Amino acid sequence: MHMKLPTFNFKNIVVETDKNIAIVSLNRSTKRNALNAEMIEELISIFSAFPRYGVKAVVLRSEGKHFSAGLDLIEHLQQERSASDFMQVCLRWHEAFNKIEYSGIPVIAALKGATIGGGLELASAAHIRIADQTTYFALPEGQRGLFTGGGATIRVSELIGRARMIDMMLTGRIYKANEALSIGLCQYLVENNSDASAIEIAKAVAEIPPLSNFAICSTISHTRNMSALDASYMESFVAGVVNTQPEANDRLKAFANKTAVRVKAD
Ligand code: 1HE
Repeated sequence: MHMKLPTFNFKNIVVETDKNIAIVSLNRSTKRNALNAEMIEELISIFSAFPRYGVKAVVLRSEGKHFSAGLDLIEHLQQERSASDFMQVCLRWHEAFNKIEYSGIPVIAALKGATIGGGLELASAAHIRIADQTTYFALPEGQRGLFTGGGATIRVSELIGRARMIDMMLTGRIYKANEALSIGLCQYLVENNSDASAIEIAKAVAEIPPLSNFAICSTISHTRNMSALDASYMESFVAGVVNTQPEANDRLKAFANKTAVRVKAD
């Protein structure tokens, strides 16, 4: 299935395509890409659409100097939300971020500047995170009298462990790029431009058979809540389907014919 994406009338994000790759840009840089309710709805719409239009990989990036300053604090203040109002807000955030994580399509996040609060929650729903030298991470929820509501308790604690996450929330500790890389908040740290690296990686992963990408970018997430026994069963089931696909046979024949690249460190 290869289709042109329809035109969307988004106000807070911009969507471009480069062959079979989609580039989603948060486009609220005057507000440091703070996530308002409308932007969350736009993310749900676009990430719901991608599988239907044959998109093979997605780059998630931002305009301006900061990836995202998290929850739109001004909107939250002005709306005077009740507890149940905000629970509904959180459900929409979860909808958006689950669409990203469980889409079956690789999502590569290009990070820079502030990647904080809900911005880190969004980034942690992607499958690969690339930081540049300006990127820094924080969970200032505690300082603001708030709590994470976009899945950080699950995804950020998985990335860095509960102790580090609790410390970030209690103390407002900021992790700059180098240290962030070493504790697992990002997988890559590049010198200059995380966008260029994200596009390069997206193009490479777009060459992987879609069924393999579907398995990699959904099965590993789905098995997190299963017992080891059930997760192993699920893994064997998915591998049975993926590892017998025609695209795998072609690649294995190329290996047997000595035309496929070898996996060498140097
Ligand atoms: C915002 C937001 C925002 C900026 N909501 N409007 N997140 C935070 O606690 C981070 C709050 N933001 C900041 O600490 C700083 O803005 C930054 C370090 C990201 C950038 O600083 P700077 O000096 O470049 O910009 P600024 O002057 O602070 O902000 C520029 C504008 O962006 C200004 O609007 P303006 O109309 O006065 O020009 C700011 O109000 C606006 N802005 N950040 C709304 N977050 C599901 S629960 C998740 C809970 C959380 O995410 S808690 C973390 C919240």
